[in-house]
Formats: sequence, structure tokens, C-alpha cells
Amino acid sequence: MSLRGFIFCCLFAISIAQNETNNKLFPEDFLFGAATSAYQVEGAWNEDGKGENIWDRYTHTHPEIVVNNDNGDVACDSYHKYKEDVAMLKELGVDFYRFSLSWSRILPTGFVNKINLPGVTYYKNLIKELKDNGIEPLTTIFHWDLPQPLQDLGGWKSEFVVEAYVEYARLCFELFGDDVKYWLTFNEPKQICPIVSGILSPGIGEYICGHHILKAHARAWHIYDQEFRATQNGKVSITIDSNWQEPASDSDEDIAAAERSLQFTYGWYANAIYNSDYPEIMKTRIAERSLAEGFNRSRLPSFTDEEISYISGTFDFMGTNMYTSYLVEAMDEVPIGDPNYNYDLGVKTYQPDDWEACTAPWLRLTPWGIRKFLNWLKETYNNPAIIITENGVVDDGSTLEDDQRVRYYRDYLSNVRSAIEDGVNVIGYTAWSLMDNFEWQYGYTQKYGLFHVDFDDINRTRTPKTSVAYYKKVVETHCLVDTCEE
Ligand code: PNW
Repeated sequence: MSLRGFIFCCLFAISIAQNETNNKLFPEDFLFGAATSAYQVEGAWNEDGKGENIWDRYTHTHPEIVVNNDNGDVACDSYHKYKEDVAMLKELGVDFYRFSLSWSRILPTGFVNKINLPGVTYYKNLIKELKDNGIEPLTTIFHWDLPQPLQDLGGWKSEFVVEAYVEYARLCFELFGDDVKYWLTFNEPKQICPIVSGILSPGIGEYICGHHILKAHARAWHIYDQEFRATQNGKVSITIDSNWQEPASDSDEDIAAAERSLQFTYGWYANAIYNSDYPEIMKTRIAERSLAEGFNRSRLPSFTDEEISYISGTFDFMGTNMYTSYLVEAMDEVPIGDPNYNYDLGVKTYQPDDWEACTAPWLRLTPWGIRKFLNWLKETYNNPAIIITENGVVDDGSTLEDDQRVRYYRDYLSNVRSAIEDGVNVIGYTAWSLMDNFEWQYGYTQKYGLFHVDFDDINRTRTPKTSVAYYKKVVETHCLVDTCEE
């Protein structure tokens, strides 16, 4: 057996041994939280002066894109029920609540020419209710719900939208920054860009969109740094997501393919911020392929030296979403001539049938993957302080006894605890989600909640699932099992 083969087998053995739950206490200052996002829970889509956003437009004009033609018009009705939401957080005992601001609720046109005071009041009330209950707000400035007027101007493919975002972000710091100490500029840019730009120009539009989001993030961080940090003293970052990418075999090609996959998913956004510029492998592959396709320049836009140093270091912690893992194989023949992100990446990914499934087609339970992923983040980005800003699993709503979710949280948290022992600087963990909510194209059929929400009931009654008791105990004791070692 080669040395590499030996290491691969050892790692595999470690992953099997990890089935036992880690019985060490989480550090005393470790933060536990729960998350939602505005469009997924608030409802009140046109109340009190809120403007239209792309999800309003999309679900109203193309209801067929969402399972059962559902939409977020009412969702969990959190716009009216935020006090109940805070009471649920209080019941869980969490340190913080991750929620997002609806841009169109604060700025109906997308621009600062018109500030919608009732929208501002809603968030002020929510934040006050949280603080009164000893819960820290962790606030996402943008979680996918772009104001429709900005989409009409080209969305994230337009430089103009960067300017609008920067003004919106500054306003958020001004309005809420006395009370909000943890900020996320964007949620999961990787999910934003193919959706909003892939349709028009695959292999080009999503890179332009990503380029603009990186610039917008950096601008927002610098504004905070220069105009607000001294008085508000908070922390600003971005949340990037990736699934763990495990080589399908110990061949050099598959090992390189898995690393390439991490660089094209996580590194696309993280490298410029936590290291500098785009990952080398993205720059070289996309440039080579673009030339072979007959372009005169790379389809991946480039940053000037000045921009590279401006973006590098624009973080005060690292926000990371992680749910599952994939096996990765190198793709032998990657066609030239059809600009496409997947061809640029050139890998085949899959999840073997014997990995435990849940209701979401893309999500199998791979608790060992989060430990490997966290170690990869530590090695690749120079050991930043990490807050896991989302992690969770789906049920179909048929029972309140969500035993699979209890196991999911126990086993993933066990691996997070082991990663801390490996030396990874994980400082916080966020369960997705506080409650069942509007799960984008899956509507209300995929339920991530600790709390069940009855969407047939006008009151949107919330009921704790079994996982509430488990997570509550973990938050309280900092321990995943009955008794823990120091
Ligand atoms: C995240 N994937 O999206 C979002 O931040 C949430 O709004 C969403 O509800 C949650 O995860 C659950 O889906 C993702 O396919 C969607 O790898 C898809 C993937 C990852 C994250």
C-alpha cells in the first residue's frame, strides 16, 4: 500500500471511530444559537410599506417553481409573531439569534431615497425583545431577497447594485449597530450567483455576480471599520457555504479533484477575503479554458492589485454554513466550447446510497465531514475564529418526534467538539432552523425546524419537537451526553 493509501485508510478508520459521542465540555464562552431568514419566516410581504423583492415577484408570477405553488406571503408570520419567536429562543436558552433584514422592508425602492419607518420599527422591536431577554442578535444584511427594482437594473451583475448595497449596509449599521454586535454582509454568495445570473450567461454571469458581491462585502466591512467600529465595537463577516468534498478514492486525480472542488465552492469567495485574490486553481483553469473556447480573456474577472489588498482581511471572524458531504471524482473529459462553471470545475460528485438520507434529496448525514471541513478551513485560511452559522437537517413534518434531528445535532456537534480538540478555533454554532419555514423551491415540504409550525393554522402555531429538549440541554450544560469531562 502506498503512503497515501495508508493515510486514506487511517482517516477512514478515524471517521468510523467517530461514531462515539465526544464527552468533553464545550468551552465556557462557546456560543450557541439558532437561525432563520427574513423571506423564509416574516410573511407580511406587502404590509406597512414593504417593497417587492425578487422572491415576491418570482413566486407570484411563476408559482410553479415552488412545490405546491407555495410562497412566503405569510410564511411563519413572524412580522406579527416575533415575540413568540423570541420566547422560543428563550426556551432554548441560546446565546444568540441569527436573523436577516429584509432590504425591501427597510428600503422599498432598494435605494436610500425612501426609508420605510414601520420596517425599521419592526427590526428595532425585534432587537429590543431579544436584548431584553438576554439574546444577542447576529444579523445578516442580505439573505437572497433582492429588491425587485434592483433586479430590474441587472441585479448582482450590475455594478450599480453594489453601490445600492453599500448604502443599504451603511444605513443598517447606523440604525441598528448600537445593539447588533455580530454582522454578516451576505448569506451564501455561491447560492445567489448561479440562480440570479446563470440563466442569461452561464459560465460568465455567475463570475461577474460573484465579483460584485466580493466588492460589496469588502466595501461594507471597510465602512464599518472606518465609520462605526470605534463607537459600536462589533464584528463583521460574511457567511460562505460548502459541503465537505471527500476524495472518492486515494488516486492523485481524485484527491486533486476534491481540493479543486473546495476551492471552486468555498475558495471562490473565501480566498480573496481570508487570503488574497481568487484561488490559483480557479484563475488558471478558467483562463486556460476561456482561451481554448475562443475568448480573448478569462471569463473570471480579475481584481487590480489595489482591489486585492482592499478585499484581503475584511473579516472579524469566519461565518460558515455546512450541512453534508459528497464524494468527488475527477472528470476525465471536460468538453471545451460551452462556458459553464461545472465544466470549469471538472469533477463528478455523488453521495453513496449507504449514507443515511433525510427528506432533502441533496442532504445525507455525514457528521464526520464537518470535522474534516473545519480542519480544512483552519489549514487553508490560517486558523480564523469560526462561527458555524447554519447546520441542520430536514423532516417531512409527519411527527414531532424528530429523532433523526436529535442524532444529527448530537453527531455533528460531537465532531465540532473534536475539531476544537484538533486545534480549530470554533467559537460558535447555529442550528438551522429555529422553526419550520419557507424552504425556497421546496416550499413548506421540507422542514428544518426545532419548532414545528402549523401552516394550515391561521395562527401559525409553533410546537416544540423532541430536538428542542435535546438542544436546550446541550446549550445549558455545554455537554452532548449525560455527563461530560472538563
Ligand atoms: C441554506 N446545497 O441554503 C440557506 O442559507 C437557507 O436559507 C436554507 O433554508 C438552508 O440552507 C437549507 O437549505 C442551502 O445544495 C441550499 O448544498 C442548498 C445547499 C446548501 C445551502
